[in-house]
Amino acid sequence: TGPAEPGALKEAIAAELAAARERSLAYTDADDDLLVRQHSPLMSPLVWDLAHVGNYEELWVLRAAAGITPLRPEIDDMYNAFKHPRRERPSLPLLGPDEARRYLATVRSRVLDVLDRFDPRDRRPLCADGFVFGLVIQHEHQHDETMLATLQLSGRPGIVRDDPTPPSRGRTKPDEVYIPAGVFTMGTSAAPWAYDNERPAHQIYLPGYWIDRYPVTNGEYAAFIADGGYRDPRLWHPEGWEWVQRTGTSAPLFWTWDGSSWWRTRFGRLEPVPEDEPVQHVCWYEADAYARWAGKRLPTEAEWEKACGGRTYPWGDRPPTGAEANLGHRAARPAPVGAFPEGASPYGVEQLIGDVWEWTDSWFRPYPGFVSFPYREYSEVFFGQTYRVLRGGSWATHPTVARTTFRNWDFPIRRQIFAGFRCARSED
Ligand code: AVJ
Ligand code: FE
Repeated sequence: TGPAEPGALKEAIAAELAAARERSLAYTDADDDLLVRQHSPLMSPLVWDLAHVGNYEELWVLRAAAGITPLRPEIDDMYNAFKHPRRERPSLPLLGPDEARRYLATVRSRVLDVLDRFDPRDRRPLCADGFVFGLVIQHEHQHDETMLATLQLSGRPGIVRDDPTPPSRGRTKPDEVYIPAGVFTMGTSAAPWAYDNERPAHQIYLPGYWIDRYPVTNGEYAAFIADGGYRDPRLWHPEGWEWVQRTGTSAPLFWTWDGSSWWRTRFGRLEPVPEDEPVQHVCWYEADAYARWAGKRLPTEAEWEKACGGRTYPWGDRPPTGAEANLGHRAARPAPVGAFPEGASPYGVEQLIGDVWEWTDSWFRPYPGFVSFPYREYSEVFFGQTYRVLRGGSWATHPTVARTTFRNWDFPIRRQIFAGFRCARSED
């Protein structure tokens, strides 16, 4: 969410640009082989994400907002995500790692010149409240999270930080929270850096419902597996059951059973699966089947957002300090449930923001009154019954992206993202 004070705006933007870049460079501070190789057909080579981030910054800040002549128009096509699906990207004549880093630095130095001359009172839609800078900052952080997913798939230790998470303060409160019937405001018309798909704010009536206080944990998910969850077609969406049979899936991605307990690989290291951490690396179908097994269902995104209580973050409008949520890749894992009572929403729902993206029951669709801005390919082309919405951000999501109105989306079979879920149920 962008800062509001005009005087402080440029300084805040400069700091956010620098932080995002430091992060991208840290994730790609590796040997060329790790960067140019495709670790999974689902993902780009890391060096594609890196140069794509620079190209996006050139397109939006330098060309669209500042009207500067293209620096490298001949590479636009290669870094256009719509021209080349991820599986094709390794066969393109991509910039090499050093060339990509030089291109990023050249673009960035011009962007800082543009920022220097930027008038915070400029009300053109692309410039108001520094929107275009917010666009590229959030874009870079989203690709940084994608790069972490690629590093996890690579099986090589390639992350720069894996700080300990705070411990659980216990699970003493009831596991479900009742949200009374009524109208709430969904989305935003005010957050200056909100994406088009979060707009406009609109009123939604929801009947009373129950929502889990915490995300579903590894221990709970293991009980579903032990109870034969992956073998019972009655628990699965028909397409989910087809997916289980076709893929032979019987546990979250990166889990292995040693005959007596569950282990996982996390950034190249094998470790026991911690019982009280939110489960991650499950797809929408797995989340949906678990919820049915538990006698519940996934929340809609409206139910998820209402449970946040209507502010920028569940705990209020103050940016996170580290005490409220596990965000921004300090830890390289979710924190145990009960670790963030300070981050609870006014209803008492915890860990809505951070730890794991949460699958919802909702398709990615426009809100009433949606207007595409600044380009159709950010949101509009993905609307329909193809992608499921995820909410809340993961441990890898930067605070600038992790607001209660932010919407993420992916195919229902995707498991490489840092996604888990919580359950809900209608009032009896
Ligand atoms: C919102 C995470 C689904 O990574 O595909 C990055 C964000 N859009 N570049 C994605 C995005 C353009 C997008 N997600
Ligand atoms: Fe992108």
